[in-house]
Amino acid sequence: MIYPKEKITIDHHNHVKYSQDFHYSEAEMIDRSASFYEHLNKRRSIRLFSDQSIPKSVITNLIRTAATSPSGAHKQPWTFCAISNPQLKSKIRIAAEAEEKISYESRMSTRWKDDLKALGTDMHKPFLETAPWLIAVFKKTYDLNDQNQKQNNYYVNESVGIACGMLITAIHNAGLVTLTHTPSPMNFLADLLNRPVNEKAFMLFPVGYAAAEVYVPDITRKSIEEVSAFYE
Ligand code: IYR
Repeated sequence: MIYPKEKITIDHHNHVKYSQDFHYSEAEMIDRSASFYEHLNKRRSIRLFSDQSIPKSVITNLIRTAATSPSGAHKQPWTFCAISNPQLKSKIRIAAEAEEKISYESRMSTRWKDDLKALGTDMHKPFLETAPWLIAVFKKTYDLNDQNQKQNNYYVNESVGIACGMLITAIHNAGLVTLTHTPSPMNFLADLLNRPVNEKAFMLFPVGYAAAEVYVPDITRKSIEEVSAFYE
């Protein structure tokens, strides 16, 4: 069916022309996609950090990158809190380990703990003090308008999850390491960081260099056949 012209006309009101200022030949595209994959495939979750400092400007750039993430209705429902203050890091470690102790001792099922055996995790989280920076990501389920009324955001978990993925990628690209740490419940973070009522802790990322000698679990990734289905 051919629609009348006015039905398919896009309203360009509030739009600006997007001019992509980089173009790759097909050969370059193949090359770039392959080398980006190879670089990201070197990423590992690291649990043993060096205490070597990282410039604040790097952390700012990592957060800038994560905040380019798409989000539901472009609400950008996130706050990235960067912590290098040693006293605050200690308080976060103490609170996280207190929750993790209860989780490992009573909240997590035997099957869950069995599944984690290959990773060798436990309730001790020294990286929360050793890593020079912690980035605590908060999600905003709603925003508050000028009259203090709740304005719901959309696809908040998806939006913040994508932003966290981009943060992890940016950290790896900078030559640094991290891991996704999710002590549960994580309410202590909002308390310790004095976050407003509409912010809920989503994920915690220690950021820094790996310790001089680090061991990681001897695990492999699923093959491309296992993780994909093509319909050509
Ligand atoms: N939050 C706990 C437990 C944990 C859970 C999963 I799922 C992991 O992949 C790893 C750890 C902890 O951080 O130890």
